[in-house]
Amino acid sequence: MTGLSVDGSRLLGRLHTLGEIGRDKDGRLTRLAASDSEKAGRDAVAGWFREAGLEVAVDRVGNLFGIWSGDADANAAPLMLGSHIDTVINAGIYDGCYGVLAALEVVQSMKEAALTPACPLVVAAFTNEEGVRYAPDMLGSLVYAGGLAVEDALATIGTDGTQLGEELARIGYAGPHEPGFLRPRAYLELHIEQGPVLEREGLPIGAVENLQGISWQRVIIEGRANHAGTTPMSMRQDAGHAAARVVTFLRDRAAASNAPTVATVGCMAFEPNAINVIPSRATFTVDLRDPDEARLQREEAALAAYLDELAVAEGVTITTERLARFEPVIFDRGIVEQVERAAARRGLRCRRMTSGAGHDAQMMARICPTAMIFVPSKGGVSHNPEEHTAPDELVAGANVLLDMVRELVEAGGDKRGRCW
Ligand code: HGY
Ligand code: MN
Ligand code: MN
Repeated sequence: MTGLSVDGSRLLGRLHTLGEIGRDKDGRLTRLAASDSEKAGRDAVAGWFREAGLEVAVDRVGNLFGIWSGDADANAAPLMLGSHIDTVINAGIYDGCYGVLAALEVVQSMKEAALTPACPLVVAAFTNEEGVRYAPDMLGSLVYAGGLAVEDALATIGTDGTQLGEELARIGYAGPHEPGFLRPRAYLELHIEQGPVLEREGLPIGAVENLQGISWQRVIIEGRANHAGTTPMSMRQDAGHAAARVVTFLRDRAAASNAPTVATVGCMAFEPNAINVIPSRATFTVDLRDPDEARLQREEAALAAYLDELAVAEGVTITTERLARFEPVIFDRGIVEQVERAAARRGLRCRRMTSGAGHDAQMMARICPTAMIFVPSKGGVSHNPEEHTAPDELVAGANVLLDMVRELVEAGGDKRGRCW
């Protein structure tokens, strides 16, 4: 393969431009799925797709695609690269966006170098990967992979009471294509690690071989409102206190475990939420994750048992609602080895690793050979405006992706002359 590299300044420029779309008056970046700010982000990305000469396509759940067939048979199974551009609240600029824009940069660089892929190349920006407004997370890629019916996805009601289908139509991204309309021969996702491993070991590239299981629940605790000043402690049915006990139970259990299990309570609300009223209701979310499915199930069972005990001890009623549940995923060994070879060819040290975060790749692995490439996250920080990866590390990751794509799809493909 002749030496070709991406246009690093174009990639970094687009990253920073997209990173400015969706900032509020205080400069906080939030582009929740199907919101006005995400529409603006989608419009920018679709514009860059067109600028690069890619055909733009949108499916019924708003998944956005840039397609380049070159001289290849447009009906041949494509190689798909991508990630997402929706964000969490008060986000950084790299999570997801780096993968979409690096994928575009790879395709555009190949196109500009007049390379002739043996199959179409597709850049994907999947809907609602973060799952902050609509659960579950990775919703767009889950539907694309056949794991959730389109109608059920469109009927999803968000944390703000809106319906996903109506919001996609409102922002003009309720597309005509059936999710899954392009059946990829493989899917590659380049992403920031969002954890501390690569930076701690001084490595520029991670070859992601697996991704941990995710369990999301909503817990509702019903107690009894009462006067904060007149109600003796022994007579309280305090939903707020019961919720606090769950938070410490989860934290202490995960921290005491030698396993990599992680537990997070990210959202909590009290009712009536008044300084002098004992909370009658507490509603909160539980995010449990573990690379081992059996252990994750044990953690879910331990929480359920604790909630049963707590309800009796505190005189409250506790109900739970499943928001998302995905088993751990093992990525394609062949592609993982290819990441390692591509990194080595660029003189970049690399290690195999597990993804602690969820990604669209975990859904695409259901329908085609899939793997991920990680680049370091400064301080291991993500889902935080301080999220950062050094420019040279971002460009290095994009060049590894470029080399992998070329090896997979350049006319003649691999030794056996097939694209994949
Ligand atoms: O929650 C996750 O791991 C991902 O950011 N959606
Ligand atoms: Mn992400
Ligand atoms: Mn994320």
